[in-house]
Amino acid sequence: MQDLFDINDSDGIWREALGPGAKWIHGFLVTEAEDVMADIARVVAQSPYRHLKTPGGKRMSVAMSNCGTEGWVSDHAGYRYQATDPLTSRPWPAMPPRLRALAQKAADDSGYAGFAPTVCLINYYAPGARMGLHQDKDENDLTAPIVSFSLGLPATFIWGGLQRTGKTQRIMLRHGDAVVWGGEDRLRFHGVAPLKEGEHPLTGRARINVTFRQTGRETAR
Ligand code: MD3
Ligand code: FE
Repeated sequence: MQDLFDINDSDGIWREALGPGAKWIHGFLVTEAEDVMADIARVVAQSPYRHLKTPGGKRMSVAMSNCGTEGWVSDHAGYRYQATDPLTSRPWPAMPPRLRALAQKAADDSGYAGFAPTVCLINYYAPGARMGLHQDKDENDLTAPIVSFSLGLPATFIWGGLQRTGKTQRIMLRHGDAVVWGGEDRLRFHGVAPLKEGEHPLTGRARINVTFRQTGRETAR
């Protein structure tokens, strides 16, 4: 078991390395969480949360939406990024500037300068919702990191190695935490254990996870 280790807390922010390319920034967005939730509310008013189907036809327990120039979708035809929301047949809502800036700040802080996310995927977990072990590899540009923000109820995040069958480790992601996954950790298998029942002052009976992705070589708008 690789030990987690502190990187720097001289500014009162507790950072841990989860691997050579993965940084966990505790409480990164706590002070902006209300504003972030307001941004998310505006996005999902345009493109509501929905339960996508896996290519195999199963309903995902996590409900999802997107903002940005592209969004991640799944249906009978497979997993992909597309510029149009299949539910509304309209472009996804624009990425709110505050969200983009926070994601870039987290990436910068973790040593990934120049992060230009094109996609912001918003995952809504009600109690019982989970995400099975998977890799994120639908992006063309695997040199860019993925930045993730957690809001609301805590969740057990499971992460393994580059093979599905490797040993896994568990950490608790809490309200306001950011994790930046890049470099040799970018293709690690990962998932989320079923969300425990609870109530959070900002999100109610839910956890919201926001991931920022750079899908291609094109520049973000
Ligand atoms: C490790 N979401 O949307 S975020 C996903 O909490 C996803 O909703 C989880 O996995 C969630 O694809 C985990 C943390 C995360 C995001 C991307 C990663 C961890 C990652 C990419 C590579 C390795
Ligand atoms: Fe993932």
